[in-house]
Amino acid sequence: MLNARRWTKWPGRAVGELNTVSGVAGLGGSVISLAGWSFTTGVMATGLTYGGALIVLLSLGTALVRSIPPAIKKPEDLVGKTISLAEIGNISPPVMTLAVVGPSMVGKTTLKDRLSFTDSANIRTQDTSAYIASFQTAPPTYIAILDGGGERFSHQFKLAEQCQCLCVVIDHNASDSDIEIDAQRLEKHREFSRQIRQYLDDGSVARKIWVRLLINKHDLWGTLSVEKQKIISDFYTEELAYWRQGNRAASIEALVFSNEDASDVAKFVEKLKQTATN
Ligand SMILES: Nc1nc2c(ncn2[C@@H]2O[C@H](COP(=O)(O)OP(=O)(O)OP(=O)(O)O)[C@@H](O)[C@H]2O)c(=O)[nH]1
Ligand SMILES: [Mg+2]
Repeated sequence: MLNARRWTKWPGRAVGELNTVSGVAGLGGSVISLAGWSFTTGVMATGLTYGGALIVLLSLGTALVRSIPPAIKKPEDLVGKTISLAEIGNISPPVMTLAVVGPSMVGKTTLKDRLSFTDSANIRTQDTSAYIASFQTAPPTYIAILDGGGERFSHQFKLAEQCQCLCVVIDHNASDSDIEIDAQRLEKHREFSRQIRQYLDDGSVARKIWVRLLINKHDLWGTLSVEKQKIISDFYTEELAYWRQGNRAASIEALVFSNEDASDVAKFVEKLKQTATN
């Protein structure tokens, strides 16, 4: 309880807490007190009055305790752990945040696994979370990798909003083995990216350090004929142009990528290290 906490946030948190749950309990207590004053007499009235006052005091106390700011955590104590998005704000010194967004099956969790040397079960991600990893730089640097299920765009928006570096993952096909270009899949990416951009612009979200469009599954679509590969490169060149309109990040690039290619992953890790040390 006496760990390092952001105590300056306590009053604001307490007001919020009082306005909600315990505020309602406090109101209940006041009603009982009032009933004690107004409708009854003698011992019962005294009991109701004190009882009501006690409920108000208890709920005030509960609100004050509940609103104590959470303990501040050191990044080194969280390495290898998965935390909620809300907990990122309790890390001091703050860590760099990378969100990996995109529709379902595009390879977001696989990328998170590659960057963190972990191995998630190959299942659809349901909720949002942040994985804390460290880089062996001098001094060590830390990163929170934000991942969420691609089926819920609302989760993806939240991740895109909260991060400093944004990675938009794109593929040619939802499959992990089909090399052919699925036109409907490209259309899905077009719509997804359009909505993310709109969300970032409408919410006046802070400018990102960088945005990277990762054109994933190159191990598959890279085996297509030159003409077919041009469909992909035309697609991401157009998307890149849309992303570069406005003032969304200091740098916006597209990167041909495969989670199955160790050198692609190593280059991406280098980019992250560079950002974390600057
Ligand atoms: N061939 C190939 N398969 C990949 C690549 N990246 C991911 N996959 C496969 O694509 C499938 C889906 O990957 P996930 O990482 O679970 O996809 P996701 O984007 O996290 O999906 P949701 O959690 O549903 O949003 C898995 O079978 C991965 O092995 C890649 O670069 N190449
Ligand atoms: Mg996933």
